[in-house]
Amino acid sequence: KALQLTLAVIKPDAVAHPLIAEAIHQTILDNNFVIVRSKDLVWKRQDSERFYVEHSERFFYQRLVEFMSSGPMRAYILAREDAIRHWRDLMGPTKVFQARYTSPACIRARFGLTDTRNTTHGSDSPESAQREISFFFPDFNVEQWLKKEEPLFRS
Ligand code: YYY
Ligand code: MG
Repeated sequence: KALQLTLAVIKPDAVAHPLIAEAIHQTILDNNFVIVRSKDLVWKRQDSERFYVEHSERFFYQRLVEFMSSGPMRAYILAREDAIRHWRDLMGPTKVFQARYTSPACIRARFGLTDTRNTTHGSDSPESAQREISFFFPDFNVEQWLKKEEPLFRS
């Protein structure tokens, strides 16, 4: 079956604690994702504002933008069957107290601190995956990967 790409990010709250970042990384490996690319990076405030522009009218925008440019992150391009939905399921609900209540085994329930410091990001649709992969990895060519590399990973 065909593999799908998604963009996953370990946010600054989790990268600040190496054991937590490592546990999240291990969760990626345990769930049969191919790590296509990964890198550590720090956002300027402007990057943060641009990435989350869809939330610019929300009450949490300023604190979100501030937090996401507060320290190092780790970004991954992940491949798997149904990668987008699968990574979102592993992260769990956005709000960590809701996550703890409804799905205590998910990443955000295990390691999240607040609704903002919620450990991880994941694309929510094929369109956002495409946009977010280009945002984090401008030199990565999705079309070419799907044509040339994807067949090599199929089981
Ligand atoms: O896609 P996801 O990250 O699960 O949630 P979104 O609704 O897209 O919000 C993006 C981001 O905004 C969320 O991961 C944390 C932050 N946020 C917040 O700080 N406070 C909220 N009440 C809701 C979201
Ligand atoms: Mg979202």
